[in-house]
Amino acid sequence: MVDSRFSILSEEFAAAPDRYFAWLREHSPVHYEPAIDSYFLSRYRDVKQVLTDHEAFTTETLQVRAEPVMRGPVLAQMTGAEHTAKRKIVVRGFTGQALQNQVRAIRANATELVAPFLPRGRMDLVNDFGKPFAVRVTLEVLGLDKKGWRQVTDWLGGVGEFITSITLTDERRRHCMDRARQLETYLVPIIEQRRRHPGKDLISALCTAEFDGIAMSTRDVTALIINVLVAAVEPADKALGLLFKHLIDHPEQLAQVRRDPTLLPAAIAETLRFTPPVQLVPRQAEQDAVFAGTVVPAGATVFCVIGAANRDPEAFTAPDTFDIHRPDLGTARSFTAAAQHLAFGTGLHQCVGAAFARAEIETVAALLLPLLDRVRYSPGFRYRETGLYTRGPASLSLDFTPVHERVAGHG
Ligand code: 2IO
Repeated sequence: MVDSRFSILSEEFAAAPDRYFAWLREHSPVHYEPAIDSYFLSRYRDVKQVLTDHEAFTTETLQVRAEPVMRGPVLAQMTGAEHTAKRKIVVRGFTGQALQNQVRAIRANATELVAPFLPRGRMDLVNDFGKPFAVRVTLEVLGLDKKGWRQVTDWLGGVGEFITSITLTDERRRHCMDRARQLETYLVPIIEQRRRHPGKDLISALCTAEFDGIAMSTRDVTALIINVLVAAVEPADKALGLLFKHLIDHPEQLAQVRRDPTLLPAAIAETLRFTPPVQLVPRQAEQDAVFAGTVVPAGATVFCVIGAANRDPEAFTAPDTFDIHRPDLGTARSFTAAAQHLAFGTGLHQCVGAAFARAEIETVAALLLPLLDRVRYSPGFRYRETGLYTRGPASLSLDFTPVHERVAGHG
């Protein structure tokens, strides 16, 4: 039984949030945390309502939670005609022909990064592969120099920490702001140069695109590039690691995906439902609102607990079971506005990178699965997850048949 003084900020919750999801939904569906004066909603219908009703629950909280490190207003903060026009510009940069080209960059980077590990038969999927992969692909997609990926990783660490921390000391806050300013100083001259001499890359496209007479300023583009960098990097290694963890833990489903790679989108969608890499989505209540008989006062910060909503038995049958064949997920819809799971949020501000995320994880998994023959946890490996806001495996050390041995064996 969970104590009524239970806190989402406690070490117990951080160790295994999913153990508390049922209790939260049933006994504290509007969970107030006095230390941060915020409300946590965990029921599927309440979370869905908050994200859908963008006038009653605004994204104004991003002014303090994101804008300082984004160095400008992000898309998710905008509303009305400005939001519609700029969202179209961004969507165009991550779908259709642009996405086709991005898939080529995804495949090339994955092939290059996995190569040195194949003869060894061991790789940490999160730290050896996922993290450097996500940064390098994103830099390439943006037309930025991949050679600087370690530097960019360091700057992004500060930006990510600022956005995903529930509380920050003054010292950490200064550190994050410092990294964000350095990233801005690196980006602004590049953006100004592309504005003068546009190329075929995404930054040039963002600088020159226009909808209904609305275009992006350099400050908009800077914030958007930092937003794209952190949003494409922070959850990517987590989604990939979680997909492999669930498949390794469910060998019969892994065998099915190996036999029939067209099941991969279902496996990815179920991974996102079961363990969404982005666990919290913040909003601000515009007026008093009542959920499950509890008042959320006007002006309050509300956190949607995506992981708990995605495991609500009112939304999914046997929600605590990982099942790529579940009929109530609707794989085809899972990466669109009609998604049943809430891993990409929902409503007006639903993730603009959902199609990119799907293409990225699907391409990489389809490439890795045949290379990682007999994939399993390395001996002595202990699985551990970290993070409250974004959450995923701290590492995922995998053993597989070394590639030279396999070739010799077959020859
Ligand atoms: C600053 C948490 C990394 C996003 C926000 C507007 C970021 C926005 C998200 C995800 C992942 C981040 N929110 N992506 O939850 O762009």
